[in-house]
Amino acid sequence: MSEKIKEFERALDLAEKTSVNVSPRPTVGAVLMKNGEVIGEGITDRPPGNHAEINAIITSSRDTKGSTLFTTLEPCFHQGDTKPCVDKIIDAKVGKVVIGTIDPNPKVRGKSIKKLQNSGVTVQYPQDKICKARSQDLIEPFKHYIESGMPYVTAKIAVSLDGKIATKTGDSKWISSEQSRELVQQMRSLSDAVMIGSKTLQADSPSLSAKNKEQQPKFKVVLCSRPSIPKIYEPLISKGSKILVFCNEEPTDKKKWRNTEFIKISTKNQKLDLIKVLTELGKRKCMNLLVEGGGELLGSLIDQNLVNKIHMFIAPIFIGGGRSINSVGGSGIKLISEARKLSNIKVSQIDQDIIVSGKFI
Ligand code: AOF
Ligand code: ZN
Repeated sequence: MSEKIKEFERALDLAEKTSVNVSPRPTVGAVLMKNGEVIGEGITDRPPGNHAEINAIITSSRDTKGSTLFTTLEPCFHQGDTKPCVDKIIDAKVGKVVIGTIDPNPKVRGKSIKKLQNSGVTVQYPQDKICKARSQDLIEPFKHYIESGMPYVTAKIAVSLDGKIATKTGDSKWISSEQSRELVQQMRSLSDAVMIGSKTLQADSPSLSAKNKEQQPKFKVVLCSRPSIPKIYEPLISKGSKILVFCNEEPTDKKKWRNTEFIKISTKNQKLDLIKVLTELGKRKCMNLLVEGGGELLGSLIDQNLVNKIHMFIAPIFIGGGRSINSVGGSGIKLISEARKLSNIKVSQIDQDIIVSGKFI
């Protein structure tokens, strides 16, 4: 393995291993090297903190003149919460910058690369295809969010081996193992919002909270055409999260719902218009949305091609029964040739459960 790949992988590892949600920023990893030695490294802070490259420069143990910066994303060009990284890199007299991928933000998109080159800084890209792919993976939710104005949607489902999420009486506690459920709590910590349908809220009374009290999802989102019973929403009340209810008719007694905002949305085919729901979430700076069911909501999202990634937790149990609840509802398809396909499939095991993860093509 060449030195350059090793240093670039170090920048990727830094960004991939973080357990901090820096949304709506993308997580970036940066490593600064001089004379074969790592002299500084950094990752993106939560807004309004520093960007990764700045953290690498300010932690540098040596004069940065003539050093090489490995960064998973093109440095920023614009003045946002922080000064443009591109200027700080030029001021620090860095000699070479190796960039994993271009920033899709229209305010940047290649502009910093040109500015670096015009200032005499050498710009290179990692030769290794895997390094490039990992850099692109890191910004996938950010790219989707910046290009569509909607959050990147990750769905999580806990199913029995026969594809059910509850029995015919609605009982679902618990299908997946305790360890799987802990993993889901970590996913919530890395999400800006967690969303469910009103039937799931009624049947399961979930809290949708994360275990880490410091890192709760900003929003707990429920889709309900006509919300009418405040008590059902009480399990969702917690510090650090606001409840958003997307509805077609707002309740008249809104004050009875604590810490809740109602957002009126029009319907499409008698269901809340999901593109409008996602656009409203995008406006509230939600970049990562975790959908936790139920089957109808998930089915509608899949029918409309609105799910980006899925994690199926498959438990080694059979529920059976024609009237037990299917993991995915909606309209579905007529022909197998129309089936929605996944790529980047990963299969892992946690306790007794098998997790199948993939991205919708
Ligand atoms: C970098 N390094 O670590 C990240 C970058 O609102 P601001 O000022 O935080 O700017 C956010 C934008 O900066 C974001 O939309 C993306 O284009 C870029 N992210 N850039 O140089 C970083 N996270
Ligand atoms: Zn920056």
